[in-house]
Amino acid sequence: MKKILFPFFVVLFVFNSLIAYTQNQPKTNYDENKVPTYTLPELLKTTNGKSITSVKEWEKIRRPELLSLFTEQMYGELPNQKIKATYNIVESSSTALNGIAIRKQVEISFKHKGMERKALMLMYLPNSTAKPAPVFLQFNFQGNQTVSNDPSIIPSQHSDYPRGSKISRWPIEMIVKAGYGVATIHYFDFYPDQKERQPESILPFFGYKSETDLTNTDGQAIAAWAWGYSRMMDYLVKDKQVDSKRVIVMGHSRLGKTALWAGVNDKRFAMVISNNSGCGGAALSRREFGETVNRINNVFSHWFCKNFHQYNQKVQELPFDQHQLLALVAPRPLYVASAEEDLWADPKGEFLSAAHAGEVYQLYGMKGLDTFTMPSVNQPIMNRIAYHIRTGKHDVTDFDWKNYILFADKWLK
Ligand code: GTR
Repeated sequence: MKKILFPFFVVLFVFNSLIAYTQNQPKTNYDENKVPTYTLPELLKTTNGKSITSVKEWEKIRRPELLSLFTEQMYGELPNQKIKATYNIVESSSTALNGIAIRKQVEISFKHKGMERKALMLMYLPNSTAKPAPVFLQFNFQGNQTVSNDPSIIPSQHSDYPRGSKISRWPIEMIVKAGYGVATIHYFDFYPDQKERQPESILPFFGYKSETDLTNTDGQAIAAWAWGYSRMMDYLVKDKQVDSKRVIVMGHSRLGKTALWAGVNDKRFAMVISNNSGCGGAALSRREFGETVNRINNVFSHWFCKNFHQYNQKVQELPFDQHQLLALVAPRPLYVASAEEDLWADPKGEFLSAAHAGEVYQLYGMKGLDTFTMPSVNQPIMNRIAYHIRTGKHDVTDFDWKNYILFADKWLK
């Protein structure tokens, strides 16, 4: 009898602990009426209260001030030591995807102080013209082999996901036929996305072998991935078949947060796209709708710098909000996209953030969203800032891609 009862009590214990845990967690708010009243920090006023009235003042005073605040209090410093990189085209074809594309697989090897890390980049470029192609640059979540059924793709080192399993997010033929290339790396190549795997990331290059080596302002995973986006760009600049003046940095979800941070820091990116980036990305933190700063820092303590955790219980005291991050992309074209069912990422918070960022675009004589009324679903607004909320869930769909291509055609053709 004892033997039968023991497993029963274990299950009961685990179940009760789970209930106690969930009950102690603050409830996720999905009710617009329960959004706290908040005041957004001003874009065009410095911490000392000086008004910013020109592009020159924005670029010389306010932009650097905001950039330091986001660096020190949220995303953490990006490693700035130069690391030696070598590029090796390990596979290529000029007749990929039934003859329409050039495929290249480039192994990027980083060496520093006896350490080595490798990243494998997969690229498809249109082969219909001899001209250098503009490129959408985007990390993938589950390994290069998941983005297409192309049997020649070399699987990424940290993934054993099956070929083609994420194909719905990568309409590569459509992109190539529209005249654009795609370049991608599995984001794990720069930091396998688990706290305890920091030693395998690129951070040890810079002296951060474990979490205890990190100061309050040192970047963690998002900084490491953003660093990776810039290192991919270093290669694209060298590739004569790529038009490096027209590289679009793009990311979904946690990688949308990363694409924003990479785009803000590296002005070589000509356009920035945030797909469902949510909390810590495009969404306003002060709304506390869906995912909150408290929750993100508790569940993903290895993403942002340690200082960011100070705000878990006092997000209204953040010295900035995410509309100011978006404004740091100006005057480059910026696309923020939400999904109707993706309440966790707070679509309205993403929209309002993009709308407020328009103030800085106006300083440049450009049109931001030009409205504070959310558009209907599947009705993109496309000025220098673009926004859409599409039907469906947290994902990257053909609808998203079609509009990113239209937006790129509008500003980069
Ligand atoms: C969730 C996280 C989000 C978002 C998402 C993703 O678990 O709470 O902030 O980053 O993961 O990256 O898919």
